[in-house]
Amino acid sequence: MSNLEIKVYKNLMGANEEWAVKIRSVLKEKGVRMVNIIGSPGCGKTSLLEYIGKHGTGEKTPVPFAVLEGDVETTKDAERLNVLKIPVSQLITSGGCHLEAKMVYHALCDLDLDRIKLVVVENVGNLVCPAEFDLGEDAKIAVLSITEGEDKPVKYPMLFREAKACVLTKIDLLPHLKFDLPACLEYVKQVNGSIPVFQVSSYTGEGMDDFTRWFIGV
Ligand SMILES: Nc1nc2c(ncn2[C@@H]2O[C@H](COP(=O)(O)OP(=O)(O)OP(=O)(O)O)[C@@H](O)[C@H]2O)c(=O)[nH]1
Ligand SMILES: [Mg+2]
Repeated sequence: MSNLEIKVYKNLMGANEEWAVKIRSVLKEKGVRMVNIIGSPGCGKTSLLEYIGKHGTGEKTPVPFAVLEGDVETTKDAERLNVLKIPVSQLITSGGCHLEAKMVYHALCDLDLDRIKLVVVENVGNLVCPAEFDLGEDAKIAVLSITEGEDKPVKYPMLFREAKACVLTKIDLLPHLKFDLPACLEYVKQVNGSIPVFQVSSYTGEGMDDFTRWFIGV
């Protein structure tokens, strides 16, 4: 019989899940909804939030929400939303390619959840890793800009499988690109047949009212 010490390493995802459970409990207690916006760097996530912050749904302006901004470095995105007087905190991962539930939990608890009923997390720009981490959110939203190519839903299926909606951004660029829109819609359907796909432009406002209505009603 040996006396070797046995080291046990706890599953990091398991630890994340414990924090996600705490987030769900805070959201439930306070009656707050939380959405987690995920997509590649530069796909237009912050621009969507800027548009909604400025225009609401048309009928309901402004739409009240707070944002937890995830980034590897800098407070640039938070500054953009701060200008619009959207309550925002910046979550800097210092190199990490996704947000984890522990950091989100603390930032969430620092918000005035008696007044804010919708919290939007803009995850770190990345089409892969953020989808793997449960943040206790009510919905993940997959954002794909048409400059990335129509094949991304099948090449990076996890996010599209997990998402409750897909937002196809920069649709104003369609005349200038060789982007196969019907093929893209078919690929989304192959991965997750049940989600709505919103075709939008933060530049022209096309499709934004429909998306905003869905978004605030999650
Ligand atoms: N043509 C066009 N460009 C857009 C649109 N939305 C955003 N952009 C541009 O795309 C670039 C990136 O936009 P952001 O909103 O910063 O993208 P992001 O996904 O928040 O970027 P990260 O947070 O760095 O991952 C900027 O130059 C925007 O002006 C759009 O609807 N149409
Ligand atoms: Mg951004």
